[in-house]
Amino acid sequence: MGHPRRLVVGTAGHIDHGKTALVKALTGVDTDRWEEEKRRGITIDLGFAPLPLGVDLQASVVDVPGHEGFVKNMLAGATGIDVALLVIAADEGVMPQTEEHLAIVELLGVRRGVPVLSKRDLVDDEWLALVRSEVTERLKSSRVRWDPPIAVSALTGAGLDELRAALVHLAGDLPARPTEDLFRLPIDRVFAVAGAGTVVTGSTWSGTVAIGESVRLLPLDREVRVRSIEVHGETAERAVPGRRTALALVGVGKEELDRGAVAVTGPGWASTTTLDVALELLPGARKPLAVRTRIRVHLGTAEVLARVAQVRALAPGETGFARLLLERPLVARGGDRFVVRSFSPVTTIGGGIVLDPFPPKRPRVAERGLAVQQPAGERLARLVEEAGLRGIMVRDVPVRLGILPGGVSDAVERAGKGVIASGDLLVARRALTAEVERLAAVVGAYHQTHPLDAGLSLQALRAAVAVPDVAGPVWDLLVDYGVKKRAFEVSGGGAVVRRPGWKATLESHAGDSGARLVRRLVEARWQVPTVAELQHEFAELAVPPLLAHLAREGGVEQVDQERYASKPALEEFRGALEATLRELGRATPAQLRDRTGLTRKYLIPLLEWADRRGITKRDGDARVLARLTGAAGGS
Ligand SMILES: Nc1nc2c(ncn2[C@@H]2O[C@H](COP(=O)(O)OP(=O)(O)OP(=O)(O)O)[C@@H](O)[C@H]2O)c(=O)[nH]1
Ligand SMILES: [Mg+2]
Repeated sequence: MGHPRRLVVGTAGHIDHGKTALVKALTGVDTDRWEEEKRRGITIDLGFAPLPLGVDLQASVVDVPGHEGFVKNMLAGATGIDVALLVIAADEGVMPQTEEHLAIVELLGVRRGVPVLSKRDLVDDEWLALVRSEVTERLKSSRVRWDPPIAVSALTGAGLDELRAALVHLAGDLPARPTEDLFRLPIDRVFAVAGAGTVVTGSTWSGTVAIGESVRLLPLDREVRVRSIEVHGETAERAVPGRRTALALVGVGKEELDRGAVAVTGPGWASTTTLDVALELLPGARKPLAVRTRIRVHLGTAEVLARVAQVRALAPGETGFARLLLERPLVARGGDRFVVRSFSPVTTIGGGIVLDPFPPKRPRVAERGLAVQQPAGERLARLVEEAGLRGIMVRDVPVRLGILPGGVSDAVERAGKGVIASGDLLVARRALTAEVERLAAVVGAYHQTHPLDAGLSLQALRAAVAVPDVAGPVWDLLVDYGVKKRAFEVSGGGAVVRRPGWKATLESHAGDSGARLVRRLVEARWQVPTVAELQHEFAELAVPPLLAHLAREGGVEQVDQERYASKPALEEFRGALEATLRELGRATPAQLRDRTGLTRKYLIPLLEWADRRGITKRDGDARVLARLTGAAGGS
């Protein structure tokens, strides 16, 4: 390998068992740097030290506290480690926090570990052999692959070379953390440095970021620039996975960030308050986990209170699905491991794996068909199916599923024929087919009620989609799919949707029946029939839309809600009315009835039409010309 391998090593173990002394003996760094730590002789918060293991292997060591009151700090440190050093004092053997830390590294999915029998100088060979077999026996059933125990003394230096050699050997077995991934740095410390601004530190989980680039801080949701990068106190061009990283950031204040925040790059990241998970309750847990149990969720460096929902009560030692309702947002990715502690008393009771960091309201987690060891393609198919017409953006897949960006196209392919990919969008074929069918019916119904229209506007069809405010890409896909399946076609320069082949029938039909109606209205002249009367007469025609169409073409004009008249007949009426009023000044309906020979039934709608058109206006019970100029112009 051309690049140096990197590895984060974390200590674990009971209080006073010699973790910090071991780190100092290995690295030369005293990580108990706080005054209170010095005074009390215990570790309270995380300590960090570089551990060079050769030219091509650099390790970062995270030293954690063993005190049972600071397990939450231990969790923030253990969360990013590749290798655990389980430190067990040879003179005391396995103790309560040995067990708790062991459970934690198991729940966090740490793959490899070395049991370290510390304070070797305090025991004789016989005792050491006893402790060694006790520890070996205890770790046999562990999920972590443990090396054989190594006895060390921080005091004499015994065993340190053996431990270094074991780490070098083990590093060769570990898969490298991918750099071709989205950058993620769960933040464990935030401080201000004069001249550098706000500095955040953590173990980079994945990906890289370089000076001058920007990272997004979540849950704050702010894009900030990386001014400088340090790895164990040395300036670096770029942050890489598996190393302790400090980023100096421009654009955020120290007080705006806390342990638990995350710096990320790339798409798909968002904070969340709901997680669908596979949850495991430790055999040693005192109470079952049931719906509404309040717990502490430790994910990355964050600790968030949550309630358990959608769970079939879990007895100690059992595993099941659950939906976690978080009381504050955190940042999670599919496949993330987390640890659960009871609300009170605070003890580690279990942990789990994130199946979906952004679950839909429905279906319930147990009905979603998600599983821990599920191939990405299968999981993707499920999520796309659930998303229905909304679909899923390809760029969100790496975070949602917890896969490398480079693995997305393979996952899409394996998701099968049920998933249609279009640009950046993935939609379930079933949802598309169903919606296209529904839209075809909408178009058909429109033709029924508007037989003279060329079709439905695209806009109107879009508004008819089952999902409100359907996203542009989904809409485009629906139209393409509908056209491809010949559910409808788009015409009129892309503005109108119609049933394929609709236009031809429409026009011949409209031309013929339209002419009949117009002829009927011309003959009726001022004795304008109602639409209902016409419909009765022309039972075989769809009269209302036909009239609306003729009105648009200009052959007829709408008189009121119930009547359309021939346009020339109306113009003629207008002329007669104006002439009469110019002559008489004002005229009552009775006078006009005499002049026109029309009964009230026909006259009144025409007079009201003339009022609305601004030809006449009321003057008591009579009509006068609306505009005097009209009268003047005539005389
Ligand atoms: N004789 C002897 N004493 C040791 C050795 N390692 C540590 N000690 C002593 O054990 C005590 C605790 O050591 P630490 O290294 O602080 O223990 P720790 O595991 O870091 O403790 P916490 O961080 O508080 O959990 C100190 O007094 C050390 O001097 C060792 O190898 N030999
Ligand atoms: Mg310590």
